[in-house]
Amino acid sequence: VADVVCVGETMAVLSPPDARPFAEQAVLSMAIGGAESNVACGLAGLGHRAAWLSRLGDDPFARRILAELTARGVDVSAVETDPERPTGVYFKDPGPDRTRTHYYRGGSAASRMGPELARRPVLRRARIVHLSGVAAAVSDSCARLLEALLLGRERRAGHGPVVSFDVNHRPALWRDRGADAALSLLALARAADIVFVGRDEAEELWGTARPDDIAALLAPAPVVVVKDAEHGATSYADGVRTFVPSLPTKVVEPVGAGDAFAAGYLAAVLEDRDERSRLRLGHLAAAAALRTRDDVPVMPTRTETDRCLALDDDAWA
Ligand code: KDG
Repeated sequence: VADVVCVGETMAVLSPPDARPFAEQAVLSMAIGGAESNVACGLAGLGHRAAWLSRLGDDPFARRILAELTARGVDVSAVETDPERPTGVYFKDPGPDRTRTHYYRGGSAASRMGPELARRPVLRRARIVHLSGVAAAVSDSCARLLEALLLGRERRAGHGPVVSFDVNHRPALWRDRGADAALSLLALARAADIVFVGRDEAEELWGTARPDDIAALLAPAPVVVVKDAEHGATSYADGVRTFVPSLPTKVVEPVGAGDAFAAGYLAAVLEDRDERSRLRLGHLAAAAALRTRDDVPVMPTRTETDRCLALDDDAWA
């Protein structure tokens, strides 16, 4: 039985070896990426039982995704295969200024996920169900699935899994779908038990840039974690505010850092650790992602994380 079930689309990621213009590249390498399965990999890498629930086509990309997630220790037994539709693919273009993404996921097998998936037993047995705003942007039926998982439940202390939601605003997907990202993501975030949101993302979506204001806006959610890139992260948990600075890290490529942060934070939730340790484990996992080109980093060892969690605040960052 998985402690955490992550629900969302995962794609094959094709990317060039360096930052030269994408159109001039001759060779691309294949990896996998998907906000929610990245979190599942992070949790498994930190020693927790994580499962990924989604849909894939019946194609080589699907086989690669299943093999890689399995190798990383993620349970994929609940994944559905759709022989009629392809697995999504995305191209990552790590240009000199920022990484661009080109999605080929319209009409993918995962885009046909819908509210019926919310009834799968694997979700009821989990301690945490992790979701993200990427899935809400993928298609109308995926948006209805997230509504069923978040808005369609009764929030009662001690009943059912904790539902965690990373806002993960993907403007290009919302534009393609012609839906209002700000309104939809606000409603979904407010219905979650734990919300992760970037300060820049909250400003772009809702025009609020101060962490205190963001937490107030999302207030019905009992735990809000506002991430502010290289500065740090602030959590608001049942009215208590905790700030932990980020670790100084050489950034090779930022994609996947937010997912790794969520994995670290949720691992510490499962381990019943205090807020400061939750944020620290988030930062440690995010730093691992910032140092690699892959969306899915290798997690630090638990010996290393234990050493860092025990540091005094002065020695931390
Ligand atoms: O957070 C990283 C993800 O964005 C990446 O792995 C791919 O899920 C993805 C997406 O839709 O952008």
